[in-house]
Amino acid sequence: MRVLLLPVLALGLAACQPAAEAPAAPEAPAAPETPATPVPPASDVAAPAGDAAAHAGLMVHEPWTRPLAPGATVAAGYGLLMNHTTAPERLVAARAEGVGRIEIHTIESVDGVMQMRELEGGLELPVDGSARLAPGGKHLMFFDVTRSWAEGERIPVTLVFESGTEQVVEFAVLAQAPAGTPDAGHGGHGHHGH
Ligand SMILES: [Cu+2]
Repeated sequence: MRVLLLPVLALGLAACQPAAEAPAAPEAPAAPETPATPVPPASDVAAPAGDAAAHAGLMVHEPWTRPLAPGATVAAGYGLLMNHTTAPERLVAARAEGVGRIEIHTIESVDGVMQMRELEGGLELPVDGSARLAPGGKHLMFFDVTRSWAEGERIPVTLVFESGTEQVVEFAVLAQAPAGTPDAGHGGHGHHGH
C-alpha cells in the first residue's frame, strides 16, 4: 500500500504545492529511532477531553462504520476529518488490525454510472479545513476484514498523514448513520467488486 501510494503522492505534491512554498523533502523513510513525527506541544497534549481538545490538531468527528455480517469482508468508514494545525495535510493511508488493507475512495459519475476509485494523492485537508467521508461520497474502504463487526463495537484505525503524523481513531460500528450525515439513508457497498 505504502509503496503504491508514493508515486501518486509525489504527483499530488507537484500539482498542489503553492509555488511560494518550497515543498518539504519528500523522502524521509522514517528511521525508527528518529522522532520524525511532529509532536504537539505538551500544553496541547494535556488539554482535557471535550470540545477544546476535540478541536486541536488533526481530528475526526464521529468516525463510524456499519455492522459487518459474518462472512462479509468489505466495509466502508466515514467521518468528518478536520485540520486544526497550521500546515496543510493529507490523509494518505490507513491501517487496522484484522483488516487486510484500507484504501481512500472517492465516488464519481462516469457516463451516468456512479463508480468508486482510489483517491489519487490522498484526502486533502487545508489549514482549518475539513473533508467529509460519508455514504455516497468519499470514504475509507476496508478490504479483507477478517471478522464480523457488531453494532456498538469500536474499531481502532490508524490514520497516516502526509507529514508522517499517525493517529488512531476508533470507528464506532453503527446500524444507523449519525444525525447530520449527508445522504444518511444511502445503502451500503454491495456493488463493490474485489
Ligand atoms: Cu469504496
